[in-house]
Amino acid sequence: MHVNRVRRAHKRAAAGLAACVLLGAAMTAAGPATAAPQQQPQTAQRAPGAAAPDCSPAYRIEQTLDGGTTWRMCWHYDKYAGVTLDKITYQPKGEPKPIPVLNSARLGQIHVPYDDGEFEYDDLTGYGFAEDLQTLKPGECPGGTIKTVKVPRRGNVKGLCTTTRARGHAYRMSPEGRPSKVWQAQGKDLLIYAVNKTSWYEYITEWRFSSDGTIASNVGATGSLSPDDYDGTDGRGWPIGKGASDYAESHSHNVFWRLDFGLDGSTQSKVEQYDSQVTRGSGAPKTKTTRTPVTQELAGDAKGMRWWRVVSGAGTNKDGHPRSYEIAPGHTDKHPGREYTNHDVYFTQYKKCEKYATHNNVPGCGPKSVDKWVNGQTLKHPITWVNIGFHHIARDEDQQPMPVHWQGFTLAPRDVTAMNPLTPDDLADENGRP
Ligand SMILES: [Cu+2]
Repeated sequence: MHVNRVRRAHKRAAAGLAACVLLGAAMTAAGPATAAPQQQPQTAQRAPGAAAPDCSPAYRIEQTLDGGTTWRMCWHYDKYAGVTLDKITYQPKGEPKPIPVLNSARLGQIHVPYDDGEFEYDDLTGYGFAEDLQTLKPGECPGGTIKTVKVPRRGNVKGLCTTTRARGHAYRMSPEGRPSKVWQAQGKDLLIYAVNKTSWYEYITEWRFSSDGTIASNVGATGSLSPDDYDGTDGRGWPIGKGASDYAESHSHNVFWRLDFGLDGSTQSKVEQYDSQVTRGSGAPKTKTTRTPVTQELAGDAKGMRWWRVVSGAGTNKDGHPRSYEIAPGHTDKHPGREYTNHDVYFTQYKKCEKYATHNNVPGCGPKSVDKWVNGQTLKHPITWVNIGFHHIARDEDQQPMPVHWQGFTLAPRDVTAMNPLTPDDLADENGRP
């Protein structure tokens, strides 16, 4: 369990931070590609000044990756949510200007209910998640730069790593009849991460920006199990000591993210849901995909062959298709214990004071959780909330330190560019029917 802060100061675990590992980063594949989106032929518009993020150099991140793709953004540190990325733009080779993607992206809450019902925490607004930002040693940010973060009530902490990491093949293609010819590229990602300690746990919050336009965020839970909570002998724990001893209480980590899209410099995005229905008949199975515009606030439930996308209200790619980003949630253990954890994605109309998905601590803002903010408003400036849960039943291997467990989601570009942004020059004319 989480112990109180004073006690925690005395009992702080000495667990070293496990090296940031790649395992399990949820690079979920995109959904069905055969749906027919509504065309919105519009002229591309961009917010003035989008090319140069208006933040000082200390708060600016800019990285050019393989294929000439450049990501640019600003960052700041929210006193509850921690690292917040702002004004995120994407400029692949061949785009004359940076394409604005997100106004802001950050965590929205980490909700931790214990299986025996004794404890329930909201780590961001109820437990000082942001305050205990960890100092990163140079070896924890290989090849990168560790930025200094002004942490409220703490002062300066060298705690924000920006670096790059190889991700393997970006693509591979050997043309029919010419097996000796291979087009292939090795991709690279921009990685941005920080570690926040919450009692015995340490959370690594990672953002990943790929040369092909993909964005992913994952939270990795590591640190230690709480030894104060080895009392789960009521069938709700798992023995991690010798024989039948030290039953670590099971619990969940329900992580929320808050995404404010600003595609093509406009907040007036549209939201769409796609569902594919498979029917069996006498022949081969058939599949039909339907598109449902989400015009009002929605508490959405993920299921097979369902996905959502946020569509630009202001711009199209060079094929005349509206730009969009598809939300691809990673694996989740949806927790039905609270209404706010009972749905996988929320789209709410922007309201300045609706900042944290649960335990929203802004005075005078009405109901305190995201499920209640879904009340029928028309979506003019949608805010996307993604909820990914992990039911943690401890195992012997969780000692010591606990191996990192990742949970998160991917944002896949859909028609942001007219072709693969990494297309080699030889293939640049292969857009549509040859
Ligand atoms: Cu856990």
